[in-house]
Amino acid sequence: MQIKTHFCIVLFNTIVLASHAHEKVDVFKPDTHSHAEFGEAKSVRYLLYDVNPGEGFNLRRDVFMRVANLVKFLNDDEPWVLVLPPWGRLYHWKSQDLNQIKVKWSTFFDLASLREHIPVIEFEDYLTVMGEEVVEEIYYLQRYKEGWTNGKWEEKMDIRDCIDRVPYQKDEDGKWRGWFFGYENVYAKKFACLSVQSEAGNMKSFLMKNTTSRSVMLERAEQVIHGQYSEFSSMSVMLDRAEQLIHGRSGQHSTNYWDARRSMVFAKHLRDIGDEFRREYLDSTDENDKTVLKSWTQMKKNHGEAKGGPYISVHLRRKDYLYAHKEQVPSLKYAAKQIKELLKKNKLKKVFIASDCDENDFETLKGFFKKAEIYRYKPTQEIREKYKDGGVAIIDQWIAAHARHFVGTYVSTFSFRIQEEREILGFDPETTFNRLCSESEEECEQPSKWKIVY
Ligand code: GFB
Repeated sequence: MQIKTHFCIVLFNTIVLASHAHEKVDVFKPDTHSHAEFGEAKSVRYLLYDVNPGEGFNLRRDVFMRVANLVKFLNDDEPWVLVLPPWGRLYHWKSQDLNQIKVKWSTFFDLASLREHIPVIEFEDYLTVMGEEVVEEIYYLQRYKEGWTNGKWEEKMDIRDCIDRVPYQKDEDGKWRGWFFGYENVYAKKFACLSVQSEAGNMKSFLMKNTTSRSVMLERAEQVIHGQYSEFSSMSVMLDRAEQLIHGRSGQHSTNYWDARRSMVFAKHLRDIGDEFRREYLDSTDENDKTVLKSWTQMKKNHGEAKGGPYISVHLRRKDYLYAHKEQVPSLKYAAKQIKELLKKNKLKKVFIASDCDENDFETLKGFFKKAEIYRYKPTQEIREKYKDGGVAIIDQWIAAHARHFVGTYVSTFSFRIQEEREILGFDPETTFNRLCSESEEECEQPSKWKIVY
């Protein structure tokens, strides 16, 4: 889809960002009757964002979708480009021998596919365009100190004093210094904390009316959530919102969500590695498995059209999950028992394990099987260096997504993204929305079926 060319006037009643705190800002109210007046060409503006440093790769992917849809919405009225935040310093990327900062999005994703949804550029290209290592304004998104008033969700945003210690400081030249993805010379001209309780799309009015800067960065962008809840009762809206803030899982019942999600096609070099592994070890090819990929804008598969390769795939999350979710994460022995049952039920012999476990655990798991063939993808040093921990994780996700039957780990966003990939490929949801249970669970609730919407 092509973003419209925009010609409109800059005659906003601009409410300039005041330096004092507690300023009420304009929350977007959709008005279907308003029409932009058209005049001279408007110059492109850039939206940057970053996420709480503690968040993992796959929650970050969810935050991208929220911000991407904000940019899409902005482009209905003004030309905005999303600046892709370089990857780096992720808590889970433990390989010390790899230089894992300033990693470009093109390492992991296909930029041409992203651009079929919204205009995006890499951060380094943004710096070149600006001609200076600068971000004009940063808004540090934060909660409301007083929480949800009357236990009710209301859309609101206000410039407020910062609640937490913020990772930006003003230097003696009045420039705001901070992490900026590891680019040491970058600075911001303005900085403010913004308390928000808002869907991402509702930041549109703020960005159009409360600032005229050429570039604006939303820091802690996970604070804004997916939209499109009108069909739900206020209680389920509240639960949905709480769920999103914690797990980044929700909003999946909207076309907007799925358009943004479908545009997040993995980079071809990673898909190729995964496909080769499938062919070589798992007897799996797209033609046989009915998983041939087309441009995402052309792809519309019915549930059950994809058959999948002749293997079971398992996302077996370990590490921090062994204590963060110890009640729901199985022992290796109990995981093996469940996998054996699935093999029997599906009359299959091969298993693909995607896991953050170490080699010892993998060998232990394998030891529980006598007849089945258990595989794991092991990257060469060259691939590790080129594509880092993130790339290896994507290869695992890609192989796992193509199996005849998938089973994941309780509330893992890594598993959720595999499930979505399978929805895109056209699998029967019964083969997708499954998770391993732990031996201590009396009732093992299976994941909700978040089906694709076109
Ligand atoms: O992706 P992620 O946010 O999923 O974080 P969760 C897990 C990270 O661990 C991935 C590695 O990005 C990978 O680097 N990892 C996990 C894996 N599973 C695999 C796998 O099968 N293969 C490979 N190669 N790597 C959330 C965290 O994790 O869990 C939150 O994001 C928090 O910060 C929460 O800790 C409890 O949703 O599983």
